[in-house]
Amino acid sequence: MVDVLLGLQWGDEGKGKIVDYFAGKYDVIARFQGGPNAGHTLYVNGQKVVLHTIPSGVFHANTINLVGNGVVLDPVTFKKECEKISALGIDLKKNLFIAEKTHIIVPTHRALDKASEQAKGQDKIGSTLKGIGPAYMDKTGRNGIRVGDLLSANFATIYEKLKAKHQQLLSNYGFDEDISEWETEFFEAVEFLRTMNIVNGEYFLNDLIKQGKKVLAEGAQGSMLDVDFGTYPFVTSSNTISAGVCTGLGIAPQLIKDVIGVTKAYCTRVGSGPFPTELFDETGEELRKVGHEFGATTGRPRRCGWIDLVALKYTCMLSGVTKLVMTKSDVLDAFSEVKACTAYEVEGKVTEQLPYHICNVPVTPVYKSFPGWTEKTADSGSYNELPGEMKNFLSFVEQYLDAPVSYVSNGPGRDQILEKQ
Ligand code: 2SA
Ligand code: MG
Repeated sequence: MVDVLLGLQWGDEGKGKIVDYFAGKYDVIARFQGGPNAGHTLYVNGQKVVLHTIPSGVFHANTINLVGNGVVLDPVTFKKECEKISALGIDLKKNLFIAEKTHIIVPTHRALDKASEQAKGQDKIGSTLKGIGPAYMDKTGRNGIRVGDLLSANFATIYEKLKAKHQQLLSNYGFDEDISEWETEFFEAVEFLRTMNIVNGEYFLNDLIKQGKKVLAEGAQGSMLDVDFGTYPFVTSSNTISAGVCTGLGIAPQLIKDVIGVTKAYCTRVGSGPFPTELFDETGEELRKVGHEFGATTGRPRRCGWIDLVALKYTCMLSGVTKLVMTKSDVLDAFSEVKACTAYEVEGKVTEQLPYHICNVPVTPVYKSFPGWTEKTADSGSYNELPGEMKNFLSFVEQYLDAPVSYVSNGPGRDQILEKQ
């Protein structure tokens, strides 16, 4: 049995904390897409830890963590992350496994990401510059290097061949930065990666499932950044919706049971691209300040706005969401009025569907307004204790999305999560 947990917006919904909270209920936590562009923030014994490639179950002693084939792994970031986690007393040799079909990010992928963004100028995607796009391009273009290749005797030849191809592309871009330092780091990290548990991910996972183990597939980024259904081209390069779980781990669709969708009580986005409910006023500024909305990987300030139920209904449909988790609801405590977007006005017409031309035509949100609760909810010990106004807001969201808000997260701590009974 496999449950899926994914972000329903543009990333940064607080997935890391929620996976960490649920981790005790599962035997295996598996990442199925994305790579070091992800930043999953957890608080372990009061200490802040940001995970990029490693699944968020790693702080639970008995949980197996798998980096699935759908991920793109940068050996350099991975090594740094492992060192940080090991310093906290975690034995990664015991509970971390990497699928041999996982593609790796090489230094020239990072250079290509940078060169491509520079060439786009004003139209840049706002990528995290971690080499994600170029690495997935090599995967689908059938030029990529996989973790299993690191174990082969001719790895150096495979690497040089790909590098030569990239250098050609980089010279077309007129990119001439020296990357030799990145390469030294890379080869040290490759040595480290070779010593980790490299497995055939699909057999490994299916065997565990046959033994009755419970698996949680942990999504990265968000559904609106999905390469097929997101706000293309302002998306990431992987399938972030539940369909990505099957190809990213090698499991059959009928094994998937619950799809847990995580949404903030408002909405944020980093990088470029459409964001219909973005606020450019004091309210937006207040959301960023109160919600500490800065990128966990790049530190970039996040764009902020009200919750967008049109986009959420779309992403719930795409992934078949069965349960919702609403995070950072306590951030709204500061507001006397709370809004939710219930429709878009596009070219004079009101619609509840995502328009194809969302990147090219202005979209005006239609809002429903709710009275705020203006009381501190971070200390609420149960769902029932939440203020009536907040419960009204939650029940409207449930009805609109046709899925229950089963959990409300009212602060960053492991204990600050309230289950609806
Ligand atoms: P990329 O690097 O090629 O995947 O970038 C393409 C777009 O996807 C967005 N993207 C993200 N959006 C939100 N959170 C992400 N992770 C980090 C975090 C981001 C950070 O958790 O905070 O620290 O800035 C993430 N990763 C990719 C990206 O902004 C582009 O719009
Ligand atoms: Mg994040």
